[in-house]
Amino acid sequence: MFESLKKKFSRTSEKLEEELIEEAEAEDNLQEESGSRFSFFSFGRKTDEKKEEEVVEEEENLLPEAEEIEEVPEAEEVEEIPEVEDEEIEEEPKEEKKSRFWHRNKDKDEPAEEAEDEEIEEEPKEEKKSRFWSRNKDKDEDEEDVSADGEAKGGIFSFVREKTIQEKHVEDILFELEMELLQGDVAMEVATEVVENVKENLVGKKIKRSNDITEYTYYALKDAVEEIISIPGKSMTEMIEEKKAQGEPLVVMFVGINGTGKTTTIGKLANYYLKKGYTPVIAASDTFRAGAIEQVTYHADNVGVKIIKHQKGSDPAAVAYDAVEHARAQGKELVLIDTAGRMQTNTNLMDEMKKIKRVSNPDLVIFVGDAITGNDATEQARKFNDAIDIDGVILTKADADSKGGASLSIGYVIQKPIMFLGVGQGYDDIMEYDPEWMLNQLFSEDEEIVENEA
Ligand SMILES: Nc1nc2c(ncn2[C@@H]2O[C@H](COP(=O)(O)OP(=O)(O)OP(=O)(O)O)[C@@H](O)[C@H]2O)c(=O)[nH]1
Ligand SMILES: [Mg+2]
Repeated sequence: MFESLKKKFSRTSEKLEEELIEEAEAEDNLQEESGSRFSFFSFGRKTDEKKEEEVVEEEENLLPEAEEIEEVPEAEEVEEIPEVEDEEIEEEPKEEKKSRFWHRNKDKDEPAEEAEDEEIEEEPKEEKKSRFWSRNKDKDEDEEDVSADGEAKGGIFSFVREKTIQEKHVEDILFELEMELLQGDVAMEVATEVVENVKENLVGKKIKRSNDITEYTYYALKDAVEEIISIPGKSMTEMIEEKKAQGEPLVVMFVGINGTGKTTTIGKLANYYLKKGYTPVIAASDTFRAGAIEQVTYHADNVGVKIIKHQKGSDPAAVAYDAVEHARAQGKELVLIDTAGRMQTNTNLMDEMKKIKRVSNPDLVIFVGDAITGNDATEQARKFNDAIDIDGVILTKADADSKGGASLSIGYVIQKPIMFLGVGQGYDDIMEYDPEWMLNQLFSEDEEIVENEA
């Protein structure tokens, strides 16, 4: 579900990271040229593995250097040895071996003893590391705090200087994202809003540590999407309870174009609420299409709920009215009104739909859209909302929708919440929509959890 959308966000996140890392590294190289001993940035890469690699690399550089001194033990080179090492050696008994090593090399004429060489080779890794750090610490006083800070944070290293994210670092990548979202059937205003939010979030942020980059890009995207998909609204269950407290049924009317899954969804919801202990009743208000009354009767029978129906071609508003009266008389909690599919361009049928609404006075008008149709579903929702003022959306066939364009856009475009997702053809294949769940679908790294949750 929504695989392609998920990939777009993760690719963008990676690209942003790469770009920002490159920027930071470029600056870092300059520092190297101007005499800085090593790149803090290169130690701040995400994985500990990487840090280990680099530490070992630097360690290797240390040993040959020492050997060189042994071969050509000129006084000049010996003097290059940082004083701090000798000082530290005096303070720390561990460093004694090194101290002997340096002293030995200071003395040209003294022959090297094998035993001492072995000692040097066996020098414990940790000791080398500590020498490495103290060495670098000593080379650049400015870096001392940064290094100490890095160590305190468990190996996450701070930059020598803060780097500020600028628009030029992110705009090309975000433009690509915008194009990809549009191709992925995301509505124009949603694609623009996501990109603007990400930009606003990132530009001006100061990167102190390399890990900031990963965190910033991840949350910039996630927060932007969260803002888009979090449309406030009550759940249908809450509304049933509220109406029940008033001794009234919750009346829900389902609308949409042909074949989006209205009738199937009504069967699923009847089943869902029956299992929750409520008693739904269905109104067969699609009196227009051949076979529609039989189809909805079939679902009502399968699930085990009452259906109110008239003759084919009769007034659909009258059927809905009767169903509401039935529910009131019988103390049933939920009325589900099936209506005929209609194109938003068919004025007569749109007028008929308005009449059903007027007569049955539903608490909720729900637009049922087919997620696979992407932007078309969003545009239909817009038109139906203009015509009849819908209260919520159910997106069907999400199980077969890899793009996710409608799921991301539809609620934002009409500012009405998605209430359920249809996720298959069985009666149990429906789930209450939860923005948190959607965010996890799009931003969780764990493929398995995502699949299971679906
Ligand atoms: N995969 C999948 N198929 C679905 C889902 N919901 C509905 N369908 C299928 O979509 C087809 C159309 O469903 P209907 O319920 O007849 O659609 P409708 O909106 O009532 O159609 P009209 O009454 O003709 O406007 C059926 O084959 C359903 O099984 C879903 O969530 N997932
Ligand atoms: Mg139908």
